[in-house]
Amino acid sequence: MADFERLSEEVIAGSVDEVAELTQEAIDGGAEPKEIINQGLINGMSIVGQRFKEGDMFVPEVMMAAKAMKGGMELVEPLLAEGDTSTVGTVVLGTVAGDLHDIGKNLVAMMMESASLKVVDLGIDVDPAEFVEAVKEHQPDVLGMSALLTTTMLEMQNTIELLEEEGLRDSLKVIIGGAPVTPDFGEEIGADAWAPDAASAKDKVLELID
Ligand code: B1M
Repeated sequence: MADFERLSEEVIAGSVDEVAELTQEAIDGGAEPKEIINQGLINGMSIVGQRFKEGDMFVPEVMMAAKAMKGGMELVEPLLAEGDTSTVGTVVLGTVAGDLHDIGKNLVAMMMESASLKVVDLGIDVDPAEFVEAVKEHQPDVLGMSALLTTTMLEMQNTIELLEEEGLRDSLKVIIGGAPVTPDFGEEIGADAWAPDAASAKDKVLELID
């Protein structure tokens, strides 16, 4: 019988080798791939998200946990049957134009992926036209923008305005975040949601697409 509790604990501990070993043991023991993911890997990562939100875990630990989880995922994913890989929604995500900060944005992406959201990560320095092109191409449920500079957060507004001009604003929700970004600013520019951290961003997106 697969030890999902231990698997979750090793994800939380960021133990890359142990997670790979336990995942392989679970596979060899005949556990369902979906159970390994949900009860072991994702369960561990959800606890990481919660602890990070509460200030009980820090960025390097979260990154190690995500790395361990991804290692396990790589072993299980090829075994998933068609249809089992379904995601709960798609998010196009990026750091806005002129802004090169991506540590927080990457954490947001990891948390979202661990909640079975498909993330199309456009990277850093993404200008409004690139966001709009990606929305046209991927038709996401949610567009997420990150900014770390007071000078670049205005690009969020420019992007929302361009989405409106292109008639795309009503077909998706917009979530924003990053250290200088406030809920008031979000309201001012017409974003649908704001989140203070990666785990909350994931929760807000799940609420938005519910
Ligand atoms: Co820069 N930098 N930086 N920097 N940098 C800050 C942001 C700054 C506050 C430092 C300071 O002066 N005290 C300051 C901004 C001042 C301001 O505008 N208010 C600053 C500056 C000025 C600059 C430069 C202009 C410096 C220079 O060259 N003179 C320059 C600008 C470059 C550019 O972007 N064009 C610059 C460059 C850099 C580095 C490249 C060296 C590096 C970035 C490396 C990288 O990201 N790959 C860097 C770093 C590391 C920082 C600090 C030290 C740390 C940022 C970070 O990664 N935090 C930062 C000072 C600080 O914050 N203490 C600083 C950890 C990360 C997990 O948190 O990104 O806030 P954060 O993300 C959180 C939440 O905000 C939220 O969730 C995340 C996880 O909980 N969140 C979202 C983020 N995005 C979200 C999106 C969401 C929802 C939530 O929805 C979509």
